Amino acid sequence: MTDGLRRTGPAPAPGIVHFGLGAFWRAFGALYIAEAVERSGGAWGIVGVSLRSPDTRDALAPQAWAYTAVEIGPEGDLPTQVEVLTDVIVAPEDPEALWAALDRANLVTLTVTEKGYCHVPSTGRLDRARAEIAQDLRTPAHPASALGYIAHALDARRRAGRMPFTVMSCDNIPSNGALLRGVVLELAAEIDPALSEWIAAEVAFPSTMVDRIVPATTAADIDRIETLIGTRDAAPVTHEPFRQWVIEDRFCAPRPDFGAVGVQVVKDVAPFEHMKLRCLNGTHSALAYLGYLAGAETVAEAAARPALAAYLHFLWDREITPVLTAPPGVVLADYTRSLFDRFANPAMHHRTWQIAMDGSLKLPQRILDTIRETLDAGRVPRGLFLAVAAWMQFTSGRGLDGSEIEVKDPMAERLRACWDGDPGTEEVVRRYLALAGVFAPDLASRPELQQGLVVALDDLRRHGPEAAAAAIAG
Ligand code: CS2
Repeated sequence: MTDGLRRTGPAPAPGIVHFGLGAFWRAFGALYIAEAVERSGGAWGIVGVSLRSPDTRDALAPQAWAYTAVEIGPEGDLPTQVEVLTDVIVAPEDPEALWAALDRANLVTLTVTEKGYCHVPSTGRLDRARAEIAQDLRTPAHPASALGYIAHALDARRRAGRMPFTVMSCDNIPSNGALLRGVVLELAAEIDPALSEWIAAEVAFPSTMVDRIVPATTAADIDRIETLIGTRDAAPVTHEPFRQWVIEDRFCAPRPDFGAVGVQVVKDVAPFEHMKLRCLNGTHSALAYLGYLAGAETVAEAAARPALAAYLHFLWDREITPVLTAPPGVVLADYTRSLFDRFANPAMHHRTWQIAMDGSLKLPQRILDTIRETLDAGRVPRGLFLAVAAWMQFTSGRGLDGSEIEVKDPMAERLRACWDGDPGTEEVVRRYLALAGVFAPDLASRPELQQGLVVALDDLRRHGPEAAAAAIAG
């Protein structure tokens, strides 16, 4: 180990169960919580849960759950050894261990990505067609989804006459607490109406805004970090210096000392969520689709293309911030300028393909809400239309040069089928807009949207992403 390696820890006794122990949580929430425990103590060790893959557990077990988080900053790489995980459970392999952890938890957190909420994105309601939900309903004591585990664990606490844990979503979804509460209540109501009533009355589901750019760890990162710290970590994470966590002040059980480490605990998260989802994630997705189609492997590479850089600023200044209310104390123009610097950080290898994933679940809150509000204000958001057109092209499974694209999306088959028979731009757009899970009918039926998407898709296919973006951003 080098002298420069900071260590948190030692790991405290467990008090948190976290669903979805991916790189993001380990570089973000887990690190914040480790620091909060360093400052203020408390039994806030984290039991990580994977609903399927054993990979993270298998990598971390020989390291006693410790791992390295490396900040990729202007002064080089800054490694921290994080010791806050107390166990990692692969739910189907060891459900008893998970029930025991949930039984003693004060806080349950989730980063399960959009898919994990098993909701219909355009309505926010539980998607009963999902196989996991069918299993949760058929055998509530042997669930498949995070929602199913949470509902059954809460039921055990209710039956034992004990207080519940707080359930906190940390995914990039607007009103993520309210959404999670809604789908858990829908599921619980089917299992036992009394459970649903108890959850509605007793359990807190705070909404949160989370922000830190965390690219997937690569084999090259693992080798580089071995050289940096002098020992091999099988599952390190890398992240940018920036981080922001805003949490709604709504808890039904004790919590870590978030305030001690700069987490903002506020009455209303909505303005922060909207700003982040639309300014950061909205343009991240736009840049991912256009950048990928333009042959840019990473976000930084895409942001370095002058036409795409100008397009980003156009989106922020002309289309996104005009329909946004700034959170208290924030100047939107400063916020978006700093976003550009974060995207342009050449030391971060954040693949456009990674961000392009699961677009059918991301587009509504990242881009379509802004489109709706802009149309309502009587303006036409041509820049965002181009982003949606680029998503359509990407999800056709073919680049503009005919090269094959691996599309990862729960709706991948249906998206690709919109192109079946090569029906021409108008028909392609009509088929996409008929996907009610993505485009709410009130939006899909707007003629300005239909026509605008046809023009944008034609321009994209005829002139390519950079020329189409330049024609809009001037
Ligand atoms: C990205 C986010 O992969 C994606 O869709 O837009 O993961 C983004 O990096 C984070 O939300 C930044 O906070």
